[in-house]
Amino acid sequence: MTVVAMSGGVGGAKLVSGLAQNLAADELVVIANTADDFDHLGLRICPDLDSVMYALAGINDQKRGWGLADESWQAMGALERLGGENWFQLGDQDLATHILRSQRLRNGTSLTAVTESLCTPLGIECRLLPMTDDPVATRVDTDEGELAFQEYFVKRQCEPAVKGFEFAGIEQATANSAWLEAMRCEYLQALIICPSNPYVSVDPMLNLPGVREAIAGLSCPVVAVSPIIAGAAIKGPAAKMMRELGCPSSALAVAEHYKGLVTDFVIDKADRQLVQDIEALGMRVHCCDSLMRNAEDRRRLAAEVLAMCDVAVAA
Ligand code: FO1
Repeated sequence: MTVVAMSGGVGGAKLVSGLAQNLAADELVVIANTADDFDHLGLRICPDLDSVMYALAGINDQKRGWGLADESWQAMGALERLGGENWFQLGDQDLATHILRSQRLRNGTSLTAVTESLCTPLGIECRLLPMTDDPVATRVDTDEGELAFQEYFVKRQCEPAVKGFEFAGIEQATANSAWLEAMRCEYLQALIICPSNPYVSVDPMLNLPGVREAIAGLSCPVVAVSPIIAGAAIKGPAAKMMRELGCPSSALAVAEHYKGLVTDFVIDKADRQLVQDIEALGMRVHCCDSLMRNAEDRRRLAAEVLAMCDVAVAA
């Protein structure tokens, strides 16, 4: 039996850690968005892969949402003293991840193999795969011109109004072969789209050549969990982006975004008045407490999502 989960960073990583609590390691394959990745200070940074990796290892900073718990920032302080760029904060322990990843990539190792080599010592037993080993970079079209994703997201704190997105390199990129293989597996029981930003975290994964077709061919449930609750994003700029793109920031608009792709859609009970409208899009709707405040919430929501797909979970 296999469950495939597609995730961005913070919100997605929470559900992924709940799924890992409910499934045996060989039952879970996690795909992370890599279109946020960039080169900074000579290092390759993969924010979503790392958010998921640290969450699976139980060493993520839960309050900040990214990076490691119990982090120190000595290297950043020293960098600043020397006049280096400090708008993108890299913690002392986190730096070890980027240094090793960059070294291994430079030696010709694929991002898939590098990720595995970082996960194993952290005790992560399920498979965590980058969506592709090829470079894909989100470019944000804003009212102030085009910005690289981290420049928009971190340096400019999502302040410029968004007009659209481009995923540079996506047409030439090849979706991770182990992901496509997992989707062809006769024992695939569910494909879960985690509560991640539909535009900048999930769309890059969906837009890789062959992915939408592979999902359309699945006979198992394809479930998306709304990252929008009562019109607001749990974390991050999804709601602001939706408004700037001219669609209401609601779970209904997220469901419309996934129309024709998903069979099941999970919304919070605060949005239960949207059930009929979402069902009219041709999907089953599940209403539950979808806010993940702590480990128990993450385990419970993941168990509910798996139960919707008739996946038996570990007791
Ligand atoms: N997000 C911030 O808002 N500020 C930062 O300085 C920052 C540093 C950072 C370092 C490593 C890493 O893996 C993630 C980091 N993030 C930071 C988060 C990240 O850039 C975004 O949350 C994602 O790209 C959006 O999914």
